[in-house]
Amino acid sequence: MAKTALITGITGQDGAYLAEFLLKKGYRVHGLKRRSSLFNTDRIDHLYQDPHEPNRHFTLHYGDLTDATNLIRIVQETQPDEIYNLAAQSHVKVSFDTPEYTANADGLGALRILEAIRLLGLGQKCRFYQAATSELYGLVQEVPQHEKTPFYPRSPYAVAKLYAYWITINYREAYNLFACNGILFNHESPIRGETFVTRKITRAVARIALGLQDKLFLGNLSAQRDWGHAKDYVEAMWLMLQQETAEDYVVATGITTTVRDFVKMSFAELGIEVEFSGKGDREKGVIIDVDENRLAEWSINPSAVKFGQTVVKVDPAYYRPTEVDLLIGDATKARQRLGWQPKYTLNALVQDMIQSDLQLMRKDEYLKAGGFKTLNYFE
Ligand code: NDP
Ligand code: GDR
Repeated sequence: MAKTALITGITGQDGAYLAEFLLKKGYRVHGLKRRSSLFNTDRIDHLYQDPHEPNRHFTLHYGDLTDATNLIRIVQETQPDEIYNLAAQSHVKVSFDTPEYTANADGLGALRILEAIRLLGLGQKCRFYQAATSELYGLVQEVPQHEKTPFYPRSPYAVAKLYAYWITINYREAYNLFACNGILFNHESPIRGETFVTRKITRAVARIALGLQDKLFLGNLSAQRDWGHAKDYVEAMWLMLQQETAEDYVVATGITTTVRDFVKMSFAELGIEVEFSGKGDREKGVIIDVDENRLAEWSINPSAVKFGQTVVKVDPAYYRPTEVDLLIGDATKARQRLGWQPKYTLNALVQDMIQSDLQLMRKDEYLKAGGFKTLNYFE
């Protein structure tokens, strides 16, 4: 019998990769999507199946984590063997602007699903995965961070996720639910949301190389993150729900990199060397070398990139009221118990993202050549 999974946040980065992964494993996949005034299913359109097909494996349902009755109905209708709660207002900086909504969706949202499982009497059948986060560690207490490192959340997002983390554990202990927290460190991909820093960088680097944009504005260049590839991380989510007992796991690469170095690596991928100078708000990144052979390999006309050109500047508007300076994860438990290993190195991740964004931005190149306006992505 094929298993049935319900994924909240299926239209997001992880939801899309997880849906693809589970469909390949033969699951019937149900996903929760929000009503939007524009289509919001770009990332999963390739998985779409006509609702008139008799033997569908992929079905979307309108819903929202802030609407308990709707969640109960969907869980009842779909009778899932596994629920992956990936939906969230997931942007840390935005959570300072929308703290109450973030608490509602990211904190209480998890409770609403756990309650649905309990009220519908699905506790013995349905396993639950909660998308916990390395943001819980916040202000550095210890490095590398592991399952027993104390938490010190530093944003409304992280505080909301802390509630979700503990309510997942509480329902596991109180009602014997199979409920796990995956404490995932940052993971990125070509379909990462455009306002997260890695994707903001790879899009801008591609646009600068194609002459569509002249510089990129960023916030804290010294923040350090443990960046992995989302494709590797969705496998870990699934593995957690296949174990004999429900436990919480850190998922990370164990390597940390500054935002500044991620910028350098992204430009270097195309053969452009960038050096940073100056301090604080005055720091900037300037092109100090261009490898024309490398540019040619990517079919890029070298005229758009010039020695001495300032391509990165700091805009304090992107600073956060409280920052998380350093994340580096110790995934020993996931390696030993789940047999999980990341397949992508950071270099391979950068290459994947740059390649994809370059291809995407070529569309804008054609539009510009045709006299059409293109959007400027400074967000
Ligand atoms: P995304 O921002 O790409 O996706 C979030 C998803 O949640 C989208 O499908 C979004 O819908 C949906 N969503 C947002 N609010 C609601 C709501 N109120 N009701 C229903 N759906 C909602 O996030 P990621 O895929 O990157 O992350 C997945 C999860 O993992 C999130 O919970 C995130 O906090 C967590 N996480 C992510 C990490 C990462 O590095 N990516 C690391 C650790 C944890 P729509 O498309 O309509 O906006
Ligand atoms: P993060 O990811 O906050 O770690 O949360 P993000 O990519 O937004 O920021 C990473 C670091 O880069 C610094 N930064 C900038 N960030 C953004 N977005 N834009 C900028 O211009 C910029 N300049 C510097 C930030 O200050 C920060 O230090 C992500 C999300 O996916 C969460 O949902 C998830 O829980 C955590 O990762 C783990």
